[in-house]
Amino acid sequence: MLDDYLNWERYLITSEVDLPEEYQYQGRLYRLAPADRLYIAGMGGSGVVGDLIRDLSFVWGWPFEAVVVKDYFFRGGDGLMLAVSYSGNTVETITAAAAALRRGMPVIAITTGGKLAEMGIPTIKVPKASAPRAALPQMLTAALWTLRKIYGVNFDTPSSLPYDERLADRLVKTLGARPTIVAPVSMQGLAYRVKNEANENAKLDPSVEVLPEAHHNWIEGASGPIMAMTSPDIPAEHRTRVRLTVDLLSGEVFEVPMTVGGILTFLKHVGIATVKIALARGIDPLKTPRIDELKRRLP
Ligand code: G6Q
Repeated sequence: MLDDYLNWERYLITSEVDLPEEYQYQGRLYRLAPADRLYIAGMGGSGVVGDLIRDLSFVWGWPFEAVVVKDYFFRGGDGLMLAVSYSGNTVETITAAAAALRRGMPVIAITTGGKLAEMGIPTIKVPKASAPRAALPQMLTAALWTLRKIYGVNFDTPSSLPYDERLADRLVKTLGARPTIVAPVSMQGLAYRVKNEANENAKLDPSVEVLPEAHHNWIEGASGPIMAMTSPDIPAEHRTRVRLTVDLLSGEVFEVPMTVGGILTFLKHVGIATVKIALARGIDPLKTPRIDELKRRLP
């Protein structure tokens, strides 16, 4: 797993994806045209693709509203859906994609295979990794190239994600203390990914608080260590909120460029740090027995 994170750049998709302009599904015609609302369905390590696209679209003003779907139930209308599932077998994602198709909404799948790849809708197959969460570079860049093709959005295409041992060490210390991760709305997907990596790799339970809302409640109860996230690319209002939090309560501040390269470079370090924490605790970072058992117990 450590190898996957260390070699993340190998999995970046660096050229256009192949997609039709329209397709037939169960006798109905679906057109892949820009829509005002982009739904991104997916859970866990695949669902983070939607969270990060929402952050990126907010920061860079992309021409759609990104709506993250993390449930079986999909009641939205008018839009386009990306259904992201590493295995292609996640029941919530498949059910939401089927519901969107029934509503006449075009769906594009991003997966390594499974049932999603067999639905007969446009599918971008990405290379496998040791775990879904370790396949973020290929799933995220596949989704971004899809958006470039349909909406013409611009994004940076990093070719390297340089490793900095000191940043990894800082993250080991900070995340090992089970902090509250504090981030503004423009970085909330990134903050949730950091939490999820601490959950799944290190088997720790940090929490996330999102600003400005957390300044209206959480701030009064806050007591533990704080990991604050900010960026030169977010609105000044959001930067101020993060700064004021740390002025009042103190905390470790991490500054992350909200570019594709900046986000993936930071998350590579988070992956490595959470693997290191797991190993130091004598825990296997790769195994997720409770997630597996839950999936087994589902009807
Ligand atoms: C990540 C985990 C888990 C997984 C979800 C959804 O590494 O295994 O969060 O991503 O359970 O599964 P798919 O990614 O296969 O849809």
